[in-house]
Amino acid sequence: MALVFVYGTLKQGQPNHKVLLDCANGFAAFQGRGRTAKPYPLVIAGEHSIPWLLHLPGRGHSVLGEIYRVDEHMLCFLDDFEGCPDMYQRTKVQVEVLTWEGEGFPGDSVQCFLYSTATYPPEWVHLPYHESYDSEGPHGLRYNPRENR
Ligand code: PCA
Repeated sequence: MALVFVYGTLKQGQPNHKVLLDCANGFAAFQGRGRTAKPYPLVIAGEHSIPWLLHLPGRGHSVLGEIYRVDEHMLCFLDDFEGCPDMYQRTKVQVEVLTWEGEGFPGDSVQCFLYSTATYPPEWVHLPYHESYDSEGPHGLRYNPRENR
């Protein structure tokens, strides 16, 4: 089992959350909410208005998201789904725990996998930085679901 921190379309209420609920992809259980211990730039970019956490720790915001416990099968599925390692890379980060529904006491922070990118066009650094992603947010950048591409 591993912990994954999701900040984008995989969150509850977001366009790709359903893949975490699909047992055919493996196992995932919501553990709680958190925020990255370090700040990162979270941008919405590209022709499909996809959220990307740029691998530039120290810039932007401490990003809000959800923590899931996943099995190896789901982790492999997510790597493939997120285009890892070409588009996103799966890295380990420290996440401050805000709420916890999982078993046991997690402590103030937990180490989680997260999908960020170090392989982005340099101009993305100049896009607005978000603290939290909502595909229907006031930014007006509507995510183009995969099935429409
Ligand atoms: N999916 C992953 C990375 C960005 C995205 O849209 C997530 O929700 O964390």
